[in-house]
Amino acid sequence: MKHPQREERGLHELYAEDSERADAQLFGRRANPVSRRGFLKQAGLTGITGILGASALPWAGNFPSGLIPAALADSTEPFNLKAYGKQGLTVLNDRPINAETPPHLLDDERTPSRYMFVRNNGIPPTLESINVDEWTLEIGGESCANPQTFRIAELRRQFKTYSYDLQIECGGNGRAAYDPPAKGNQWTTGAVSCARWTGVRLADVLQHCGIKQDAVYTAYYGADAHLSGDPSKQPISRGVPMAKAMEEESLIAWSVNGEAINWLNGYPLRVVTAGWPGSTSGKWVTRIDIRNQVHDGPKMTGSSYRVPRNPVAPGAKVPNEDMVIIGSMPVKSLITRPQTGVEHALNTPLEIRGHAWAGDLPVSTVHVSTDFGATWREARLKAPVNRLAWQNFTFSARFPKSGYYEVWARATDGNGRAQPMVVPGWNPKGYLNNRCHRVGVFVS
Ligand SMILES: Nc1nc2c(c(=O)[nH]1)N[C@H]1C(S)=C(S)[C@@H](COP(=O)(O)O)O[C@H]1N2
Ligand SMILES: [Mo]
Repeated sequence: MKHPQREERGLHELYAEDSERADAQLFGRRANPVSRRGFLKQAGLTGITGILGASALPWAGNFPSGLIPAALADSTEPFNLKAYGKQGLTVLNDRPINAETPPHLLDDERTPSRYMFVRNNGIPPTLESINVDEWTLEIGGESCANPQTFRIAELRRQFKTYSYDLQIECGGNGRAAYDPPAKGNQWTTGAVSCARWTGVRLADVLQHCGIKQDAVYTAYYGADAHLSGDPSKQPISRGVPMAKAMEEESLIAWSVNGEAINWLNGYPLRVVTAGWPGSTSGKWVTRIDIRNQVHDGPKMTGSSYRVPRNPVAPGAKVPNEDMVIIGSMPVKSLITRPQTGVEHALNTPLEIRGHAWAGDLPVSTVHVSTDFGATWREARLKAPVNRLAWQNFTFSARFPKSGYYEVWARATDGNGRAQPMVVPGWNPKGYLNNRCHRVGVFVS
């Protein structure tokens, strides 16, 4: 049975609310696009227990259609992500679950699991079905000399453990700003995280299993199910070129920030290949292949995670052969303090805080403007904890008189390339929007 394309239909309906969109454009934030009313319309009765995180709805037969359950009426989250250890995220889609993090909840140097965004392409394996002790990772593929299977405990025993702070950003982060709009989750700024991941090096494990001369690419396979329910299909299976896989920071991880990985972020085992589209970091990973060709799994081909080789006009149809796979992500920054719309007292400096990252590259500088880009001053920028970690910046802003201001931040990468102030080159799937982030400040 085929499911309707909920993702696409849902978003077009929900985006009808123009006032919300204007608000989003002004302040870079958005009212929750999945209104409780709209969500319940779609979810139906059977979905309600799921949303509530309740085991059953005993009087389901009496439940008036369209009524918002009181337990949800006061909640800002239409989907009970709290039940899964998440807090304060903006839900973009309920099937599959997709949720982003508001900027102010990304203020921590290391993103706590509860604030880590969720980008699912399919249905995760149920928590009950996951047994950490029994979980196996198979290494194989055409270019693997000695295919082998490991339990997590065996990975820990046989290989050296490493921990790195690693930033993961979805290739579609910022998609909501493209015009004409691109289909898919309408991420604004919150599909990014940076946390301390612990695991073994992908390189060590692959080398142990023998990398043949003709190796080109890796391929991950996860335990999540295709939305259609068809067990012969995977929702996503991607990988990276061998050179990226062999980097010191490319991990097969079982822990984040010293804890087990949140179920929605890939518990009990995931790949982390930071600096590249988040889609290369496979969750619930059960198999990694060493391939003798560029991997051709779902979401590797066609227009998925690809952009036009050369710039195209907005709305253009681009033939697949003119699209190239996205590698290292572009330079970007996010202001995490203050929250947009903040009221600030005149004559006191306002501390601005945020993070900047640049795919495989370091960030060299961050500049801040409080006069709509007329003048820029350099922010204090910390060195990364390690390669592929985001870098914190701080800035002390002063305002000459009362009124409305905007704080704009602009990062420059190690190659001298800076973020654009406006949305960069349109592309069919709405990837790689690295325009500057800005927040509104009312000074009085
Ligand atoms: N097995 C599996 N791995 C996956 C995905 C998925 O749907 N299934 N989504 C990918 C995408 S598109 C992104 S952006 C990241 C998101 O990681 P997170 O949900 O832990 O933040 O996981 C990637 N790994
Ligand atoms: Mo993604």
